[in-house]
Amino acid sequence: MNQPHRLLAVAPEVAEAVSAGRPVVALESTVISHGMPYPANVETARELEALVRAEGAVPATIAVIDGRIRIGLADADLVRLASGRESVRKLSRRDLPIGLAQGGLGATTVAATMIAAELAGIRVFATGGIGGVHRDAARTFDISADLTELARTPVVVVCAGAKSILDLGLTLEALETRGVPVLGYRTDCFPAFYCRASEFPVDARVETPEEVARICRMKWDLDLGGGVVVANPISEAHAMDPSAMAEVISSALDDARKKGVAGKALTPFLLGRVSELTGGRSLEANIALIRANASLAARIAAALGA
Ligand code: PSU
Ligand code: MN
Repeated sequence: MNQPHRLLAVAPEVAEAVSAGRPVVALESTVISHGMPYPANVETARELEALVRAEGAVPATIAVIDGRIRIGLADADLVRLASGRESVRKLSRRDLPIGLAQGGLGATTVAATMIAAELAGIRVFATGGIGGVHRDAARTFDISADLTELARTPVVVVCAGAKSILDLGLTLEALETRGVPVLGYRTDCFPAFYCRASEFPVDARVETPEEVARICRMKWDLDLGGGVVVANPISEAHAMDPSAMAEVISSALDDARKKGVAGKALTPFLLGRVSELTGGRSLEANIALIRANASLAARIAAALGA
């Protein structure tokens, strides 16, 4: 990598690993600030970093703090993002310049984390679920900027699919239109976050991190640009019952409609309602799947370096 961008503040450990070509895994912060309650969120953020290290990679949690994009955070930063004591903006591509210019704390979504990872020379990113096409997008036009980012920014995003608060079929159609390969890690169908399966097939099943790395290299060698989605289903042990989840999700969607929640507030609202309605169960599942994604991402990062 050349000179880091002046708006980036890269932790020395991350900068050294990137310039030496050692594996690095980016981690997002919206899931910490807006996706999980305190203190499970900060505990999970710490665990993800430890899991990435256990696989021999360097973790780089990303957030906007006091006018800089920070790549690799200190424990005190994780606490600030998690505790709820300070207000934390949710920053997607649209919001990044505002969050940087106006200061304070900003949590980066999948889209904004991809942008920051690319600026820092990081090619692999682990999260829980990606944003997508909302169920009544035909009326609301609510399609996550994550999909547009996947079309343009060359980062591999390891996730557990997407929550069925979204329209998974339309989300996959939108990814196809944008030229984003969706790989199923040891699965033939796109996982639905809490549940291992959906009715929708992935573009290819892959069995190993090396296979993922080969496909990514082909895409980038062809200058196709853009990202790759690796969909890693939640473990059998933590997966939730699909019909129970369908009820919970439809009730969360009803609540959002009644309250008129829209725009960037919708995803955090739905995530919060789903976790209230399932008690601790969904939080446990969420933690389990994101942990598995962090480990897999570290192995993909190693394979990409090899
Ligand atoms: N889906 C989840 N958990 C999350 C998110 C999505 O299951 O935490 C977060 C991610 O940061 C994602 C963002 O990038 O929500 C998408 O928000 P929107 O739909 O407003 O683009
Ligand atoms: Mn939206």
